[in-house]
Amino acid sequence: MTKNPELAAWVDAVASLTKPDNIHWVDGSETEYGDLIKGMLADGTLEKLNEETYPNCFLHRSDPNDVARVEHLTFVCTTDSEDAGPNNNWMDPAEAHTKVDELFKGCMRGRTMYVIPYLMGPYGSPFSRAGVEITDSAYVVVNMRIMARIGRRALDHIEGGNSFVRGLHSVGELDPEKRFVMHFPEELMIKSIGSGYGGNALLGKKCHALRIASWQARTEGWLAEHMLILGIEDPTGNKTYVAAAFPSACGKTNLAMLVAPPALDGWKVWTIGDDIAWLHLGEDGRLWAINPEAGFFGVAPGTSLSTNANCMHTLGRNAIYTNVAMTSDKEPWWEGIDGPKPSELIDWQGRPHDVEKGPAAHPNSRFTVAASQCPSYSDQANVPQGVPISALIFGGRRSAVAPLVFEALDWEHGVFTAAAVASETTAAATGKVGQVRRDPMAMKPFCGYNFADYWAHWLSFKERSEKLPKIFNVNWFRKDANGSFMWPGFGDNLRVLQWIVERCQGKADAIKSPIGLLPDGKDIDLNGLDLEPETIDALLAIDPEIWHTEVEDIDEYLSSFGDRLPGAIRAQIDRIKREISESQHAA
Ligand code: TSX
Ligand code: MN
Repeated sequence: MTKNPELAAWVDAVASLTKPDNIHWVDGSETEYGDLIKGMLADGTLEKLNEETYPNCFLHRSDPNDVARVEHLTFVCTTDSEDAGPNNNWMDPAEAHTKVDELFKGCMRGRTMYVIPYLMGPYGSPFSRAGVEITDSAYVVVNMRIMARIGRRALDHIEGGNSFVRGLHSVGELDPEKRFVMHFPEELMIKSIGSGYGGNALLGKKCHALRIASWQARTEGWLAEHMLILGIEDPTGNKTYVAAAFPSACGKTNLAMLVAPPALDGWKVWTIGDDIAWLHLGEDGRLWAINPEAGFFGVAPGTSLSTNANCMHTLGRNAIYTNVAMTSDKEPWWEGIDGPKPSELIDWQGRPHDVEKGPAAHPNSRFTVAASQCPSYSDQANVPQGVPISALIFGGRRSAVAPLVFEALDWEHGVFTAAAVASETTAAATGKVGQVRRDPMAMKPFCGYNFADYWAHWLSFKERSEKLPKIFNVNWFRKDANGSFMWPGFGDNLRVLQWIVERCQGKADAIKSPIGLLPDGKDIDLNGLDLEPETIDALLAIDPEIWHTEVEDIDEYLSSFGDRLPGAIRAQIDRIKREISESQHAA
């Protein structure tokens, strides 16, 4: 129940449309959580895992047709289709409402309708935003309790007169033919039906904190980004905060929880967030970041003590696992986890595992766990003003072309490099391996409006501050002629972060090239690494021939946004083309 008349009226209207048997206002309490879990154990939605080794952990197996986000069924419904842009599917808002409301009609008959007030961002932060998700899925409620701040205090925020995003969700018939994720940014509304999975169903995450928030951020002068946030502590105890955007399958969660290699004594990485950053200009002109989320909804396969020890130490208790495999001891299991593969496994569909039928854990299987359990969780993660960002980092998976690291020449060039982010597909995502996909700012699936307008918004920060972060690009995935990764990656990425920190402090040098500022190989600390000096030089090499082609490709992609492409982006393309051809003639 609520004192807010708009919220009460909306809940009534949704109930008359969906016809639930019961309405449950979610308070977020431990007792309520226990009751929901009990119900889901009874109806088979959850299975209890080994209480000795995985206390308070549960396994959920989703419908096999419902295992990932559905970009082709995700729509941005704005009055003018141009506002959604070529980067989004568009539908007329009235038409979209009619279409999904037909599917919502009576869909909660025989079910409970849960009303979840939630807050994205720390309590007491001026940057936090509220939402209310109405759902008929208890699985969604328990996941939202981990991923967001839900219940009484969120409702207080709304009843205090703050606006809120309305999210209506139903699992519907779990029929891919009757599945839609609709965004109405002009109404601060989301309607999602036909899927119970992660990004389609936990509406606070991708739908609200990225698609709707990016739209709000443009009108209000801030940024909602697909970025991890971390703090880098040097041996003197000084901390530098950075935010970093990567397309999927680049190891964002691993970077967010990086463990320093032994040779880098005294250095340490602190985790603030692994997926989303909300960035605001402070009165001091710096960009300040909060993590709107409270938990991690991460991909399980590949996570191990060697790739992400902090994550493994986060996961062992109070976690919900979705579509992983299970051992005969009822422990969660996935491809890439530590230890030998058990001879007996139950696969993600609940069948005895048979390699002929594919991997034991679904490639997109997940864990949901509270960020506060992470050993590297920063004591700054809940401060209302956020952390001051010194560097913005963009990355991608590129076996060739992109060097290990470079710094953008200035803000405009940095925005251009971010708009030009691309990554090679891995089998996990599409089945097709090694295709280069453009994924500007790693926001291709998440920007709630026209990318051209989004770049213009990014560029507009230049006029508003002289203390903006430096912008860097990284690539952990360059390969040699034999097809082997040249850079060890993982904890050793801290060596690259060190150079970035030193650049921010004005301590490290850089060499100018047409594509940006590069470190001298000697300026990357390779102490304790078995890496030939030639290898670091090769990792930092720029081939004008290859870059000529790359810039042509970037030009073609960016030009597809037509007249709305900002002139400053066009100017960067032209400058780099000119400078590359000059360097080719000089060579
Ligand atoms: O997450 C990764 N990161 C970021 C870590 C902080 N991965 C896994 C990507 C899949 C999600 C990486 N894979 C990284 C990386 O930096 N680098 C690589 C490529 C690689 C893989 C294996 C090795 C080295 C590099 N192994 C050895 O050198 C022994
Ligand atoms: Mn993400």
